Amino acid sequence: LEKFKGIIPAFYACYDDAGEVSENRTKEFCNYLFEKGVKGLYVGGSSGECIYQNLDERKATLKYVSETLKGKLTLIAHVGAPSTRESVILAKYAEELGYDALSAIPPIYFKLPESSIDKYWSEIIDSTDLPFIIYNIPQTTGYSLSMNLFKKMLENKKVIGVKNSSMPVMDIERFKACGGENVIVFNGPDEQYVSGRLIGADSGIGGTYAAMPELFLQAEEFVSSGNFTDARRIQTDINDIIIALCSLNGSMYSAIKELLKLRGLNIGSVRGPLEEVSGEDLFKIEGIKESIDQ
Ligand code: HMN
Repeated sequence: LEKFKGIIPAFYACYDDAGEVSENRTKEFCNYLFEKGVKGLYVGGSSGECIYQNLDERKATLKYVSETLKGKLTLIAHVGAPSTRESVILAKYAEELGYDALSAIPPIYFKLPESSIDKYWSEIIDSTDLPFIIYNIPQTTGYSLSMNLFKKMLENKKVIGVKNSSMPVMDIERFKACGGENVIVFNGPDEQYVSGRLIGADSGIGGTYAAMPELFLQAEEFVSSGNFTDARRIQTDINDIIIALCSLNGSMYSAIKELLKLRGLNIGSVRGPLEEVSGEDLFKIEGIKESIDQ
């Protein structure tokens, strides 16, 4: 399980200037993150705008990433989709491409009973030989993973962990206490990376890591060497930046993509209904860039 421990950025959707998924830009983004020294990538999750892409686009992204980084970084494919059928298609494709693990949110839109969530995840898991990481993100899916279902899912040895994006850090402690050493708990909320690690997270997957990989890598170094004063200082720097990115007049992902352009990487913009940052707020991103570079 060591290959899943470290800083694992959630990969962003990469578009060309017409808003189509771009092979070149996806591969450039892969190389950019590889050079920064991250451990792996979480491809096609919230940050990958999975909900706004069709099956072919999601497959294309999975393919470009594996073509660039297979064997170099740990690759996790998020395959959650509106129907079980589509999720299974993506899961099988990710296996063919050589991904290291699968992950999925619970079913979206309908409020389904836990039995349906169990069945949904289990059908995805049964469709391949890959390990599986549960994705708990109640603020977007409306479902909060219960201890009961967590325990039940862990009976399947292919389930190796949970990416927990719920806000109470205690949830991380509870999942770790229940799963023990053979289960990986990934910290989800980037604003609580340091506290998540201290209370039991083994690793982290986050939507803002790729905007400032240097800071998360540094925070992880301080946490793992037991230097909590400096870890906390970096967390404060990170949070100031996240709050600044979220206070602009467009979506956070648009702000991050504009920031990446200033950092020398163009992966296009976001897809509607996510809004683009515009006007004066674009200038504010220059200030954010400077605070990362410091
Ligand atoms: C993903 O692509 O699935 C992201 O990693 C999700 C991740 O947990 C993010 N949560 C949400 O978007 C709700 C966080 O990294 C989040 O972007 C960050 O904490 C800033 O608020």
